[in-house]
Order: sequence, then structure tokens, then C-alpha cells
Amino acid sequence: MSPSSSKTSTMLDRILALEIARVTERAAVAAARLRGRGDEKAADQAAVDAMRREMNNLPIIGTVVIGEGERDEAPMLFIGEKVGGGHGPKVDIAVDPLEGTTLCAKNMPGAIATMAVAEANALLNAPDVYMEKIAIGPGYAKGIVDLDASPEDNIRALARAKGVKPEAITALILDRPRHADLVAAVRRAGAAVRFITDGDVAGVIHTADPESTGIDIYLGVGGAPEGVLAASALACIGGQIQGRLVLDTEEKRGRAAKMGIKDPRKKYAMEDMVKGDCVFAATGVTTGSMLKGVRFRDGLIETETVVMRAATGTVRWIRAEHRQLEKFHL
Ligand code: VTB
Repeated sequence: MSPSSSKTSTMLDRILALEIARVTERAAVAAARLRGRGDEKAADQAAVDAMRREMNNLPIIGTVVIGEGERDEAPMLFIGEKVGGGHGPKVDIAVDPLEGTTLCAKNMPGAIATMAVAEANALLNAPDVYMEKIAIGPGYAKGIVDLDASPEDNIRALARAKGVKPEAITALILDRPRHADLVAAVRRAGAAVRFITDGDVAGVIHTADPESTGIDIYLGVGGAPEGVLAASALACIGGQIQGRLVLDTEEKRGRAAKMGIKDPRKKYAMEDMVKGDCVFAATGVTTGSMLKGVRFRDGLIETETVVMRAATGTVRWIRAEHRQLEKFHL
């Protein structure tokens, strides 16, 4: 490790684990105020404003590489935006201030506020397009499942490696018409499918602990930004993920090329999406299977956050009671 990156790592360790939780907490509380109001945009905007405000207190010189959109379409937390307090180490930032805007607007389980911080130039700069994804948890030989293998082969290989029948495997898939063939193939192989309506960052994270989540594999096409965030989490807790951008138009290939993507069909391994150390955090907005949502009580606000770090594999669950409510700018 070069001296500068080891300095960054020390900083990621010492300061960011807690500081980053404050950022996702603020975003989650802001969005939670708008749970169930049917207004996705307002909830997202509230999370973006709160996240950006708090991020600018961090002792970092950050560049948003995964954000709210490309520069011309997102006024805040756009890709390329400089964030942070303007002093400290240079880092890459990936944010999804409200992952699951629909879940929040409809007050359904599983909306989270999430972000990842990595060393400068360590995160994949992905445009806001779709990504094919496959992910499994830790403990398997590298490459036992692969984006280029058929779903049936992947299910069979995973079952063999786990020492169970395919019938004992459950795949998590976003409930979308585009996944009809995938779902049929997974079921043909004998495995069960669990659907989610949104929220595939948490979906991928579920694969890391099959015993408690019941999920062995994540399959399907979701957002590329969510793919990089999920890869950051798996880089901390172990597991495998592969992703491939869906660049099916000239326009998308052009946008990707502008971000430095030379091969539009490249299959990204986890290590291609996140290099070196990183810190990942998520705070629950609505209660889901990973995190409790924000609770507004008399005189205090409760939040639940998970913070993970790649270099050490430490996972911290932070249940906070906030009594100084002014900080939330409610
Ligand atoms: C997923 C999911 C997100 O977008 O990435 C999905 O994790 C993919 O896009 O929560 P489509 O909705 O177009 O299928 C979200 O649902 C966020 O919009």
C-alpha cells in the first residue's frame, strides 16, 4: 500500500465509521418525515438535501462518483460534484440518499438511506443505467456462479457447493416483467424465488447471511448505481458479485464512454467495482428485514444504522436515540 493510501485507510477507520453514520441518519430522518405521503420526489429531495448538508461537514475532499444523476439532470449530489469539508484525504463517494423512493412514498418495508466512501479513484464510475447482477454470500469458491452461465447452471452449481438440493436454494429477484424468463428458469432448476418490489442494495446484502435471511443468491437487472453500492457492502462482509452495464443504445454507450468505460460489455467483478478499502453505511427509513425504520417519539428520534468496513470486515450496528432535534432541520 502506498503511504498516501494507508493514510486514507487510517482515516477511513478512525473517523469515518462514525461520521458516515451521521450522514445516512440525517438523510433517513428527512425522508422518514415524508413516509406514506405518496410523493417520491419530495422524499428523495429531502434525503438529498439532508445528506449533502451533513456530508459537507465531513473531513474529506470527496468526489461523488455514484450519485443522483449526471451533471445536467441532477442539481445536487450529481456525478462529479465535490463534497466534504474541503480538507482531509481525497475519497470517492457513492450515494443513494433514498434507496427505494417508492417504498418510502408508499410506506412499505425496506427503504434505506445509504452511502459508501472509498479511496480516490477506487469506485467504478457508472452511469445511471441498468446493470445485470448476480451475487452470492461468502464461503464459496470464486467463480462458482457467473453472469454468463444460465440461471439453471448457476442454481445447480450453488446447490452443489452448499451441499443441498436446488429445492433448498432461494433466489431474490426484483419483481419486474423483464425478469419473467429468469424467474421461469430459476424455478425450472427447482429453486424458490422471493420477490422484492424495490431495494436491491439490501437485496444483494441479504445473500451474505443466508441462514438468517433465507436468501442464497441475488439475480436480475437493477440500477447500476445500486450495483456499485451493493458491491461496496459485499467488499466489507464477503461474498461475490458480478455486474454488467446494460448499454443497449448509442446514447447510453456515449454516456458510459464519457465516464471512461471503454468496453461496454465488460463483466465487472466486485474488485472492479470497489478497489481497496471502503466504508459502507445504511440507515433504515421504513422498517425492513435488514434495518428498523426511523421512529419519531416524544422528544426523541430513533434510528438504526449499519456501518461496515472492507479493510477489517467490521460490521457495526448503531441504534441511536437523538435528543437534539434541531440538527435534523425538521
Ligand atoms: C432497483 C432497485 C431500486 O430501481 O435498482 C430498481 O434497487 C431498478 O429500476 O430500489 P426499475 O425500477 O426501473 O426496475 C429501484 O427500484 C429504485 O428506483
